Amino acid sequence: MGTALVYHEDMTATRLLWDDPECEIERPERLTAALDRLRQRGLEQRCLLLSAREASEEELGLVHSPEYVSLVRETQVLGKEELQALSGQFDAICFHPSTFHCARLAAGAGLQLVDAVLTGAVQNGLALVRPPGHHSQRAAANGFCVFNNVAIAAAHAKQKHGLHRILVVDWDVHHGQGIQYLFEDDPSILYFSWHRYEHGRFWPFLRESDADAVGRGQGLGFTVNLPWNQVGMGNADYVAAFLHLLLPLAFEFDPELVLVSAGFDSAIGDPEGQMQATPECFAHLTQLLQVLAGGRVCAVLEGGYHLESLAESVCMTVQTLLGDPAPPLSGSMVPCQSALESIQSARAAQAPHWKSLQLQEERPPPLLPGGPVCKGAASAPSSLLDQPCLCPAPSVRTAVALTAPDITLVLPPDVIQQEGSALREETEAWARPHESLAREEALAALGKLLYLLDGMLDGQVNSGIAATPASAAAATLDVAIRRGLSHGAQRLLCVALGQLDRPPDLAHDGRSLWLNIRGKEAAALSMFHVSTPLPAMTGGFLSCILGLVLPLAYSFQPDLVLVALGPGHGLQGRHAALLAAMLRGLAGGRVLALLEEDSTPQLAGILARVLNGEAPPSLGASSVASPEDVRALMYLRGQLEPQWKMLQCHPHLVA
Ligand code: X5A
Ligand code: ZN
Repeated sequence: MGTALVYHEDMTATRLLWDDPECEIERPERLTAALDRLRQRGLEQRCLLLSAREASEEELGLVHSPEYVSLVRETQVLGKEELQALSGQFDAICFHPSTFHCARLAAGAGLQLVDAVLTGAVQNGLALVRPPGHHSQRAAANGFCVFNNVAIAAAHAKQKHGLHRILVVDWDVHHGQGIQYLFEDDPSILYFSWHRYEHGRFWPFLRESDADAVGRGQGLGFTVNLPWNQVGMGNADYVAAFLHLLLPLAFEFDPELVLVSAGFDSAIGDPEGQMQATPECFAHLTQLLQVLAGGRVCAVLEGGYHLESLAESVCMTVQTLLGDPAPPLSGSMVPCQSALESIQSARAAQAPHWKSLQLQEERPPPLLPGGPVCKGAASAPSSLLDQPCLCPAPSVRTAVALTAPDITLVLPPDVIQQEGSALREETEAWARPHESLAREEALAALGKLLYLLDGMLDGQVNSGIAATPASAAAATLDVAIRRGLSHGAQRLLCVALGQLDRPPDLAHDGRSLWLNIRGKEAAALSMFHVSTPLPAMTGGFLSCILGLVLPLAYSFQPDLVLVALGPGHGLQGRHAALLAAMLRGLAGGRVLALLEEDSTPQLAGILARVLNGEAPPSLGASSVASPEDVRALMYLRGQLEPQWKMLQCHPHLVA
């Protein structure tokens, strides 16, 4: 459905007119660097370009006082000395004669983006703006921010489009206290912010940036603060925060729209943030948000002061909004102790307000000697950021290799219906050990699957779906695993739903991780062989994905994912779609889904579209997990946490 890119070059006009070491990092080049890189990568060309308009004074009045709007309007005619004097009345603000025009364009860009998404003109988008917005308040400019672009967009989405639930995700490294103040008693806006805090010793030095600020009145529980108390937070810390804190609440909230205060000063190399997350991490954060609100995601630029890191992170965000799979994350996926402490304290502060956190909070953390500590802050060598993404985009994003090409299958034009099959002799050789693959239909299906799998291993195809007769599902999966491992996959994740047992002669060499979701009891037979019951309710299914499947998968870092819906999987289409959409974050999106031949065309269609980058349908208001589901999950997490560190959401207690 498309991605909008909203911009206007006039927003490069505002600049620093006098010496001010605090303000000098917020430069016009921030926008041009990001835009140039988008062009260079061919990403701008794939977007619907919208020229930003100015927000009207009435629209600014959605969150700002008329007196404040007048004050900013009047800066247009002030001279340098007067501008400097007025700027001094605010914290980290430097006005320019063009500030009013630029700030109205920045707010207008957010409005245009929301209108484009909510009218269905596009699925999602990014507004590249200056000045940023999230620090600005009802009657105050603050922290380079003049009008609160994202807050205005949220108020507009409520007022003009009648929305009732909007999620605002502020991944900028500073606390967007302006957004918090504007909506702290409003339960229709769930505001999440992580930020460098250092126990209150980092700007803006506010007590109310801590995890125990959770909103007030009707809005209790709708402000979620995750303070980082050390610098150096990296990919594992950010992904853990999403899996264990933001996403459980976000699914329970069930937003109709996601707004992102997209600051990239939380990326590696940034002088303000001093964090370590690589640009690819923003592809993952974006992809994780795209499973909400039917994929209606509007990102609006906030901070980001290391031009190279900013440009690269913006590209990662746009690329993901366009539906490209996220590049694999680099580095060991182990959250640091300080991050776990922060995540745990935010979960504890939110638990009274969110059902999805309640049952899970009862367990005491396991007692183990000290865990890894945060790597100190390091600056990003620009050579590290320079290298283009190492995974060349496959020519086909998604291929469908069903046995009988189905004319009732509704597929987007870029999804290929694969005709080819592997050579007969080769297929027979792979099938030979399996009785269930002797039948002609099973052999034909296997031939198609092998052809698809080879295309994926060769890098021609990114993802795909294949089918098999139910009686041959286990054997076909066995062949797919062995073929994958012998033809280039280093680590293979297999998520098997329903009656599918781990192939008995599959080597226990750590190259495959087998996760069976099937309705028997919970068991971790080894760290590479996990079985869990099929959760009964949507809430249980979500906790299973967020609390078990994805943490295991992100820890394992597979380069190929097989997901098999076997006999008796009992999965609803929307649940299967969500699982596929989220597994797409692994292995650069190299995901092969194996279905039973008599699956409905609807199931095959929705899986193909999701693997191709379409948003899964939203699950709606979710039921809670049953106590049995929670117990099974807690048991498995306790067993597996020492090995798979992304499962942790409690810090270790050091005796
Ligand atoms: C939008 C943003 C940061 C202000 C820092 C002031 N503002 N020291 O990143
Ligand atoms: Zn910032």
